[in-house]
Amino acid sequence: MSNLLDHIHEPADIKNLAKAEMRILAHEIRKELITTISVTGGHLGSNLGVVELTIALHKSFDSPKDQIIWDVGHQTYVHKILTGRRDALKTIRQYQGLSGFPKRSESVHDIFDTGHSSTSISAALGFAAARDIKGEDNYVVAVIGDGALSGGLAFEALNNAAHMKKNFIVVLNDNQMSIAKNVGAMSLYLDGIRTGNLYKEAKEDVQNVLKKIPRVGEGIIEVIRDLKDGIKQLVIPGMFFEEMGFTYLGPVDGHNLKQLTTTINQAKNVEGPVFIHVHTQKGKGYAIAEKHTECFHGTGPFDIKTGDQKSVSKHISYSKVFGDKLTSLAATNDKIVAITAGMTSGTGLNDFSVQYPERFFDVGIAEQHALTFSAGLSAAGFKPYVAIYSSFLQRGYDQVVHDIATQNLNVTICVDRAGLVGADGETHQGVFDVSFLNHIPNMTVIAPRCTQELELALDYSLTYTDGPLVIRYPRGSDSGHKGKKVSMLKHGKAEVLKNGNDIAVIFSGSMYQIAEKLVDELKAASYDCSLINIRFIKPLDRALIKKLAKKHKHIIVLEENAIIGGLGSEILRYISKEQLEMEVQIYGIDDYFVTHGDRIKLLKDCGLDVGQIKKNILKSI
Ligand SMILES: Cc1ncc(C[n+]2csc(CCOP(=O)(O)OP(=O)(O)O)c2C)c(N)n1
Repeated sequence: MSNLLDHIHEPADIKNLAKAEMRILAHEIRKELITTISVTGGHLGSNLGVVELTIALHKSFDSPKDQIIWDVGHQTYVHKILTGRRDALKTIRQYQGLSGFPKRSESVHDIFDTGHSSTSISAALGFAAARDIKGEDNYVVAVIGDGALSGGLAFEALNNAAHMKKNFIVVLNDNQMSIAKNVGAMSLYLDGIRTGNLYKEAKEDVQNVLKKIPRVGEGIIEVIRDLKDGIKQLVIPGMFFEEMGFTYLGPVDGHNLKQLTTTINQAKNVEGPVFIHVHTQKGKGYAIAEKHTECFHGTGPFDIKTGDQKSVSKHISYSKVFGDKLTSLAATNDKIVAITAGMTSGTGLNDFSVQYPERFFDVGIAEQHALTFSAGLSAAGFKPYVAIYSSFLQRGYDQVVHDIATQNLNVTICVDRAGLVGADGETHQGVFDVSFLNHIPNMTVIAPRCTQELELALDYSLTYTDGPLVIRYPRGSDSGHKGKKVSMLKHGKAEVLKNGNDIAVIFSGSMYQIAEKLVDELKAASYDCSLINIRFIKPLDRALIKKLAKKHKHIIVLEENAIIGGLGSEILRYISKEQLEMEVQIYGIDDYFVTHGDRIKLLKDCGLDVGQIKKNILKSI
């Protein structure tokens, strides 16, 4: 039997599908998602949840003339299937394959690039304003999850949208989940809205009955209208959004195509901003993903029958080491508090959250708030550890500067996923944090070279009371440095792993293995190298650099961060200031955004593999 999906190559192909066919299409898409993602890995749960919603959006709107803007964008696989990228789905998140997020460079149907949360309403409002200036008449739609709605940017946009009164539609995909269970008052409020149409129907019934009473009818309606404002405080669903200035429609069953298309078509006829509240189930249609929502938010390749992940690393991850160590430190120090912005398990804080619930805070997808909240905790005498992925920390730059560093508060910022992260691509590569943290006064920045050193850095952080401290560490594990001796950290002191004469190889954190191998290979080419683990990117071990200058003509710096503003440029600045006679070569991330794909391939693309570095060095010295 021919597959319906085989005939869908663009959104126009679903316009004339009958209801029964749309249901079949939804079923086929689910099957395709499960089969494909079981091999590629990816954001399965979120995509299974939006199958009907995506079909309904493409049936009701005319993409790309009508502009659909997805929040975070991890739930756009169905959108990709319906917009001509079905065959390429098997390459998703792989090097040179489809991106796991919307990409304008990939399709005209991808209206706005995303990856970080809570941007869709702002962007959509921008598109709506542009449309009106240009005098065009298309629809603009933002699709945002309840998790993403917990981000401050989304609230800023709602606030502004209600003020601007532009015609545009916000679709809330409410599955009650962020990556884990969603948190916060808005989430509770949304949970409370269950009987959406009752108020509307009741109101219309009363009006119809009263209109039929001769003479008094219209006057009473006025009274009722006044009363409504009072009553609706109690009973109207979506009152918050109505009060903000949106027309609230819903809640709608997000797996009922008829309800979805009817409501979307209703929304198209409303003047001003509209808010459609859609209830969906994460993982819908695959029982294991419905049950284990968190595991299947983002998954590696898995066995469809059992749900078991196919490639689980034997080595313990940096995140887990961080979480375990902090949990053990908290046992003897009741001032330790842990903060995450919606990433409890990702940052390794699950156990901490269970063992010390009163000292654990998941603030929602709200990195800026997480940082200033931590500043408050510190100013009030606690020892906060705020764990944030490097790329998401970009959001909190001013909070780090203004709320933490200027007051020299003892907040430890644990920067997870520092360096190339792989499959998530441009928006998630953690390659800017050194550049945007290093220049902040009062800041100390440590990059441990292995998980043991991460533990030592955390020990060190406990004794450190002289202002903000950053510990940056990469995604994944260090593939087994257990057993190698790691010495205690001393403030601002690098670790000399090998003394040589010709070339000094200085590396930070995750470049350890590459640096070690490079030194071996250069030795084979008759160069006697020193190997330096910088440990403290800030303050820089200047005395050591000065000492190295006496013996070495060349310094090679290896770092998994943007070259501009990174460790190498700071070393170069010092060498230039002191007029030391050394030639410096810096190997890091050049001035471009690094795509998605396997980390090893990406490192190679960036010229950060031993072969290329060695060749370059031998050619140039
Ligand atoms: C600024 C930022 N912080 C954290 C994340 C990590 N993240 C990706 S998806 C997600 C949960 C989003 O939840 P929701 O919007 O409800 O979408 P769902 O997956 O439930 O459909 C989080 C926290 C991110 N992408 N951006």
